[in-house]
Amino acid sequence: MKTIQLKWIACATVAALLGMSGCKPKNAASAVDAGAAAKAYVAPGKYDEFYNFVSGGFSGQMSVYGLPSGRLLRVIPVFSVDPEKGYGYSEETKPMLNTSHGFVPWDDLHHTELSQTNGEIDGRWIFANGNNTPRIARVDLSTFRTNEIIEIPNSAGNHSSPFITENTEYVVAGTRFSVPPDNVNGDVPINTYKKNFKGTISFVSVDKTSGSMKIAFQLLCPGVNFDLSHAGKGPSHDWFFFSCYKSEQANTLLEVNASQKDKDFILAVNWKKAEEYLAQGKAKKQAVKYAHNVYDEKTHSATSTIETEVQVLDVKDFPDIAYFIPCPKSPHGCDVDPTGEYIVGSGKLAALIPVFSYAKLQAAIAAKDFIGNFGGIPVVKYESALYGEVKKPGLGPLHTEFDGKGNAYTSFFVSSEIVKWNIKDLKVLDRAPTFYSIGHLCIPGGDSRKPNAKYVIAYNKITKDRYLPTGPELAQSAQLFDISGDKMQLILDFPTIGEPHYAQAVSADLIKTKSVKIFKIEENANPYVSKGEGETKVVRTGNRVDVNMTAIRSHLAPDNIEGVRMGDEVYFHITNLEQDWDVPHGFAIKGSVNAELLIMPGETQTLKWIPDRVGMFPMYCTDFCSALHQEMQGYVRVSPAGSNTPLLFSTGKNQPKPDSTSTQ
Ligand code: K7E
Ligand code: CUA
Repeated sequence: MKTIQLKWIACATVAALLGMSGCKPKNAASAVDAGAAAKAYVAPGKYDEFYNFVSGGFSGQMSVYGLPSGRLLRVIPVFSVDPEKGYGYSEETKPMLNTSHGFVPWDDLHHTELSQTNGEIDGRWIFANGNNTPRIARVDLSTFRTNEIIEIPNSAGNHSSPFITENTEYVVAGTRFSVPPDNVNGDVPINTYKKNFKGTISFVSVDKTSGSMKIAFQLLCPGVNFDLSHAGKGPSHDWFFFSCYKSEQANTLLEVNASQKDKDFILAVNWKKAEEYLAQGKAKKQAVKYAHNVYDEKTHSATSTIETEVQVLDVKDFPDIAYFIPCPKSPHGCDVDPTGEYIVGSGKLAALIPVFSYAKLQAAIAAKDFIGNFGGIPVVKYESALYGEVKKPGLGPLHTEFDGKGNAYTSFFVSSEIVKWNIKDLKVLDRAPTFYSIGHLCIPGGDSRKPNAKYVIAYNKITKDRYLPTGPELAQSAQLFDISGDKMQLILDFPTIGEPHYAQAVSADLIKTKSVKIFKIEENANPYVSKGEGETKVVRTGNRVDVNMTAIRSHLAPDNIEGVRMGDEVYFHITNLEQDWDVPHGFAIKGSVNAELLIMPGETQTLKWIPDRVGMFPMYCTDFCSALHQEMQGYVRVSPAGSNTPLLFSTGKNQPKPDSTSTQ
């Protein structure tokens, strides 16, 4: 074991020099022993024990897997359009992707965070960050749909997000890129970084009942890169911890210029103190522009509102809000153990893992045990906040999760392994290779007060030979380890959608009973709902044509529409009249420069269509809904602009009368 480990380290060191690409352990194929398959086996028709919510990285979506089977259950569209579900294509969902930049159909989703009550996962919502155009999304776990997206102003690259406090009081957003604030002219030389660029941290409050998000306040900080974060727990409840790198404040060739210093920082933020200053009216109001998008389940529609103000506290003016703790070296992960006493910093280039003590940090702050300040923020002496260091744990530590039994599990990108260590004595207990180059890892409830120490899942960055090759782009890979014993045991590989970063898992019992089965048709408040076929109609208003339609097995009503003209804008508002579980209908029309609609029972969704030519346009249901699904179709006749073809619509009637002259 020892020699293998040394070999990895040698290999990994070379890999590090070559740009930190991963290192492949030799004995990859033989890593799974017999009996592992049985542990991951979930018989056909049986439910999994956990939901695993996995970030999709550059797919912009979140996918839901069952554990331990690794079966893909659903892809939840969050920041990217999804033609499969019509998300971002239907008129009702387009506003969800609105931003101050306009409609943005894509983002880069790195972290998923389940809502908590008293530090335990409560199964209500899951939050996600949009890393590119800074946003936070909230997905409702009764519908598995994105119900709210809030844009973050004064920010760029919303990476240290969307981590939450113990009672979901706040979900945070720390900017990865420092930028000139939105209300000043950003047209400045890039090399004025130190002077003009600022880092903000946003505290977004979450309504206890509705989940509704609001930017409560922003903290203006010196220009650095905020990377990851976690809230305190128990004794450290009032605090939030953010890793930050690039304290060199470099603005070019960061791989060299932002790797100079031996230590960067963890920023400890006392958010309760910030709340006090806010309540005293000490925050400055700043004019900004950001979108706040909300999906209403009664109208089955989203609205987007542009907000125009945030409250900002400049931390250098409030010296007891924030403190820097030195942390070696280019820290990435910043994780707080279930007791709330230990804060683990993971320096990407560090050869050790520092574990900080919340109690010692408080004592150091009280004693003003500072070594100076950075950008006006006091810097606590490293040794004064340090509980201890895990020595020689591996190479390239990134993230840490906890088992609730006093152990931590840290991912190591360069040495490509998970390392289990004891928090109290900081001794390494076990290590398991990952295939290959793990990024994040997840234990169900692993960042809460009550982890479920059954599995740890690795989300890997480099896949190489784990699956059948599929051209130049290979399947991304996750790996499931049983951690119920002293040693980690690899039991399953499963591919993921997009590039997985963080993921969270939760006992299925907390969610499955609350899962909505149908939307009640009588509660549908969409302005274009048809609650029965008798309410269907086609209405012309100038060149706008509204088609209020219904879908039920196995016809559309109306299914014959005439009198649409070139130059018209047609809106198909389709209500799915079914009230049985699992009978969606779809809708598509030939030549439409749009996706399909997928309409759940009781729901109304709208497709906008601008006919591009005179002629006959078939439309049909896209979801195989009954034996007569292929019969679920119709026609729209498009006449030239200015023609006098009467507006007619029908189902089950031949109208107008077939007539040799009616081919006008
Ligand atoms: Cu992938 Cu959380 Cu964006 Cu680490 S980050 S791996
Ligand atoms: Cu409805 Cu197929």
